[in-house]
Amino acid sequence: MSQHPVPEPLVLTQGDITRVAADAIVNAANTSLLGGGGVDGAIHRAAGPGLLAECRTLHGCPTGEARITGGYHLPARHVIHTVGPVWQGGHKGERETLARCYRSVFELVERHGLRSVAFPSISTGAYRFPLSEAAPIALRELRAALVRLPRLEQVTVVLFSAEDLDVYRQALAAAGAPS
Ligand code: AR6
Repeated sequence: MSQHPVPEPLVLTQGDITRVAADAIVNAANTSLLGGGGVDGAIHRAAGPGLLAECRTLHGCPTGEARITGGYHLPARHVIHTVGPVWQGGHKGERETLARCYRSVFELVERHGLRSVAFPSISTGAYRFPLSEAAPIALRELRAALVRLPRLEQVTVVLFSAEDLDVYRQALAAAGAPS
Protein backbone atom coordinates (compact mmCIF):
# COMPACT_ATOMS: atom_id res chain seq x y z
CA MET A 1 0.00 0.00 0.00
CA SER A 2 1.30 3.46 -0.89
CA GLN A 3 2.10 5.85 1.94
CA HIS A 4 0.92 8.71 -0.23
CA PRO A 5 -2.33 7.62 -1.85
CA VAL A 6 -3.44 9.65 -4.84
CA PRO A 7 -6.43 11.77 -3.75
CA GLU A 8 -9.79 11.23 -5.41
CA PRO A 9 -9.88 14.25 -7.77
CA LEU A 10 -13.61 15.09 -7.47
CA VAL A 11 -15.33 14.55 -4.13
CA LEU A 12 -18.94 15.32 -3.19
CA THR A 13 -19.56 15.51 0.53
CA GLN A 14 -22.07 16.83 3.05
CA GLY A 15 -20.95 19.23 5.75
CA ASP A 16 -19.82 22.68 6.77
CA ILE A 17 -17.28 24.20 4.39
CA THR A 18 -15.74 26.30 7.18
CA ARG A 19 -14.28 23.05 8.60
CA VAL A 20 -12.52 22.02 5.38
CA ALA A 21 -8.71 22.17 5.32
CA ALA A 22 -8.05 22.84 1.63
CA ASP A 23 -5.63 25.26 -0.05
CA ALA A 24 -8.76 27.36 -0.65
CA ILE A 25 -12.44 27.31 0.12
CA VAL A 26 -14.83 29.25 -2.09
CA ASN A 27 -17.26 31.80 -0.69
CA ALA A 28 -20.63 32.50 -2.32
CA ALA A 29 -20.39 36.23 -1.67
CA ASN A 30 -22.24 39.35 -2.82
CA THR A 31 -20.78 42.24 -4.82
CA SER A 32 -19.84 44.19 -1.68
CA LEU A 33 -17.58 41.37 -0.40
CA LEU A 34 -18.45 42.66 3.06
CA GLY A 35 -20.27 39.58 4.32
CA GLY A 36 -23.87 38.44 4.45
CA GLY A 37 -25.93 35.41 5.41
CA GLY A 38 -25.64 31.77 4.37
CA VAL A 39 -22.21 30.37 3.67
CA ASP A 40 -20.78 33.91 3.46
CA GLY A 41 -21.81 34.65 7.05
CA ALA A 42 -20.49 31.29 8.24
CA ILE A 43 -17.11 31.86 6.56
CA HIS A 44 -16.71 35.35 8.03
CA ARG A 45 -17.70 34.15 11.51
CA ALA A 46 -15.22 31.28 11.40
CA ALA A 47 -12.39 33.29 9.82
CA GLY A 48 -12.64 36.21 12.25
CA PRO A 49 -12.39 39.98 11.68
CA GLY A 50 -9.14 39.82 9.71
CA LEU A 51 -11.08 38.49 6.73
CA LEU A 52 -13.49 41.43 6.70
CA ALA A 53 -10.58 43.86 7.05
CA GLU A 54 -8.87 42.36 3.99
CA CYS A 55 -12.16 42.26 2.05
CA ARG A 56 -12.60 46.00 2.67
CA THR A 57 -9.37 46.64 0.75
CA LEU A 58 -10.76 44.88 -2.35
CA HIS A 59 -13.61 47.35 -3.00
CA GLY A 60 -16.12 44.73 -4.06
CA CYS A 61 -16.35 42.19 -6.86
CA PRO A 62 -18.64 42.17 -9.92
CA THR A 63 -20.99 39.25 -10.48
CA GLY A 64 -19.21 36.36 -12.21
CA GLU A 65 -15.73 37.41 -11.07
CA ALA A 66 -13.63 36.20 -8.11
CA ARG A 67 -11.15 37.60 -5.57
CA ILE A 68 -8.70 35.81 -3.27
CA THR A 69 -7.89 36.55 0.39
CA GLY A 70 -6.22 34.81 3.29
CA GLY A 71 -8.08 32.24 5.38
CA TYR A 72 -7.29 33.77 8.81
CA HIS A 73 -8.73 31.46 11.51
CA LEU A 74 -10.12 28.99 8.98
CA PRO A 75 -8.35 25.68 8.42
CA ALA A 76 -8.20 26.67 4.72
CA ARG A 77 -5.18 28.77 3.64
CA HIS A 78 -7.20 31.02 1.33
CA VAL A 79 -10.76 32.08 0.63
CA ILE A 80 -11.75 32.68 -2.99
CA HIS A 81 -14.82 34.90 -3.04
CA THR A 82 -17.07 34.75 -6.07
CA VAL A 83 -20.40 36.42 -6.72
CA GLY A 84 -23.00 34.18 -8.29
CA PRO A 85 -26.01 35.33 -10.32
CA VAL A 86 -29.38 35.95 -8.73
CA TRP A 87 -31.85 33.59 -10.44
CA GLN A 88 -34.42 35.65 -12.34
CA GLY A 89 -36.16 32.84 -14.22
CA GLY A 90 -33.28 31.70 -16.39
CA HIS A 91 -33.50 34.17 -19.29
CA LYS A 92 -30.96 36.69 -18.02
CA GLY A 93 -27.82 34.66 -18.75
CA GLU A 94 -27.81 33.13 -15.27
CA ARG A 95 -26.40 29.78 -16.45
CA GLU A 96 -23.51 31.42 -18.30
CA THR A 97 -22.79 33.70 -15.35
CA LEU A 98 -22.72 30.76 -12.95
CA ALA A 99 -20.26 28.94 -15.21
CA ARG A 100 -18.15 32.12 -15.33
CA CYS A 101 -17.98 32.13 -11.50
CA TYR A 102 -16.43 28.67 -11.50
CA ARG A 103 -13.97 29.63 -14.26
CA SER A 104 -13.00 32.82 -12.43
CA VAL A 105 -12.26 30.78 -9.30
CA PHE A 106 -10.07 28.40 -11.28
CA GLU A 107 -8.12 31.29 -12.84
CA LEU A 108 -7.07 32.21 -9.30
CA VAL A 109 -6.42 28.58 -8.40
CA GLU A 110 -4.07 28.35 -11.37
CA ARG A 111 -2.38 31.71 -10.75
CA HIS A 112 -1.67 30.82 -7.11
CA GLY A 113 -0.65 27.22 -7.82
CA LEU A 114 -3.29 25.80 -5.48
CA ARG A 115 -3.69 22.03 -5.31
CA SER A 116 -7.00 21.64 -3.48
CA VAL A 117 -10.17 23.71 -3.49
CA ALA A 118 -13.59 23.22 -1.88
CA PHE A 119 -16.80 24.78 -3.20
CA PRO A 120 -20.24 25.34 -1.74
CA SER A 121 -23.18 25.23 -4.14
CA ILE A 122 -22.93 28.80 -5.48
CA SER A 123 -26.18 30.78 -6.00
CA THR A 124 -28.52 27.97 -4.85
CA GLY A 125 -29.44 29.53 -1.48
CA ALA A 126 -30.43 33.18 -1.13
CA TYR A 127 -29.88 33.71 -4.88
CA ARG A 128 -32.48 30.96 -5.67
CA PHE A 129 -30.71 29.28 -8.62
CA PRO A 130 -32.50 25.89 -8.93
CA LEU A 131 -30.19 23.22 -7.56
CA SER A 132 -31.04 20.72 -10.31
CA GLU A 133 -29.91 23.29 -12.90
CA ALA A 134 -26.86 24.50 -10.98
CA ALA A 135 -25.40 21.06 -10.19
CA PRO A 136 -24.64 19.98 -13.79
CA ILE A 137 -23.13 23.39 -14.58
CA ALA A 138 -20.91 23.23 -11.49
CA LEU A 139 -19.83 19.65 -12.17
CA ARG A 140 -19.04 20.36 -15.83
CA GLU A 141 -16.78 23.28 -14.86
CA LEU A 142 -15.09 21.36 -12.01
CA ARG A 143 -14.30 18.43 -14.27
CA ALA A 144 -13.00 20.72 -17.03
CA ALA A 145 -10.67 22.39 -14.54
CA LEU A 146 -9.36 19.06 -13.28
CA VAL A 147 -8.51 18.10 -16.86
CA ARG A 148 -6.95 21.49 -17.67
CA LEU A 149 -4.92 22.23 -14.54
CA PRO A 150 -2.16 19.67 -13.98
CA ARG A 151 -1.29 20.92 -10.47
CA LEU A 152 -4.86 20.67 -9.23
CA GLU A 153 -5.20 17.46 -7.21
CA GLN A 154 -8.57 17.69 -5.53
CA VAL A 155 -11.85 19.55 -5.94
CA THR A 156 -14.50 19.03 -3.27
CA VAL A 157 -18.11 20.16 -3.33
CA VAL A 158 -19.40 20.58 0.22
CA LEU A 159 -23.19 20.35 0.27
CA PHE A 160 -24.96 21.62 3.34
CA SER A 161 -27.83 19.09 3.31
CA ALA A 162 -28.24 15.42 2.45
CA GLU A 163 -30.90 16.42 -0.11
CA ASP A 164 -28.47 18.74 -1.89
CA LEU A 165 -25.81 16.03 -1.87
CA ASP A 166 -28.30 13.64 -3.54
CA VAL A 167 -29.00 16.15 -6.31
CA TYR A 168 -25.27 16.55 -7.01
CA ARG A 169 -24.73 12.77 -6.93
CA GLN A 170 -27.53 12.27 -9.43
CA ALA A 171 -26.13 15.00 -11.68
CA LEU A 172 -22.67 13.38 -11.55
CA ALA A 173 -24.13 9.97 -12.40
CA ALA A 174 -26.11 11.49 -15.28
CA ALA A 175 -22.94 13.11 -16.65
CA GLY A 176 -21.19 9.73 -16.82
CA ALA A 177 -17.85 8.58 -15.45
CA PRO A 178 -15.00 11.10 -15.28
CA SER A 179 -12.94 11.25 -18.46
N1 AR6 B 1 -21.09 25.10 4.32
C1 AR6 B 1 -21.48 24.69 3.09
N2 AR6 B 1 -22.58 25.16 2.47
C2 AR6 B 1 -23.34 26.07 3.13
C3 AR6 B 1 -23.00 26.57 4.40
C4 AR6 B 1 -21.82 26.05 5.01
N3 AR6 B 1 -21.40 26.44 6.22
N4 AR6 B 1 -23.95 27.48 4.78
C5 AR6 B 1 -24.85 27.54 3.76
N5 AR6 B 1 -24.48 26.70 2.78
P1 AR6 B 1 -26.06 30.99 0.07
P2 AR6 B 1 -26.03 32.23 -2.60
C6 AR6 B 1 -25.13 26.42 1.48
O1 AR6 B 1 -27.38 31.60 0.37
O2 AR6 B 1 -27.28 31.55 -2.98
C7 AR6 B 1 -25.25 35.63 1.22
O3 AR6 B 1 -25.99 36.45 2.10
C8 AR6 B 1 -26.61 26.75 1.34
O4 AR6 B 1 -27.41 25.73 1.90
O5 AR6 B 1 -25.03 30.98 1.14
O6 AR6 B 1 -24.89 32.28 -3.59
C9 AR6 B 1 -24.23 36.41 0.40
O7 AR6 B 1 -23.70 37.50 1.11
C10 AR6 B 1 -26.73 26.79 -0.18
O8 AR6 B 1 -26.89 25.47 -0.72
O9 AR6 B 1 -25.36 31.68 -1.23
C11 AR6 B 1 -25.04 36.85 -0.77
O10 AR6 B 1 -25.77 38.03 -0.49
C12 AR6 B 1 -25.37 27.31 -0.66
O11 AR6 B 1 -24.53 27.25 0.51
C13 AR6 B 1 -26.00 35.70 -1.00
O12 AR6 B 1 -26.15 35.07 0.27
C14 AR6 B 1 -25.40 28.74 -1.15
O13 AR6 B 1 -26.35 29.50 -0.41
C15 AR6 B 1 -25.45 34.68 -1.95
O14 AR6 B 1 -26.43 33.72 -2.22
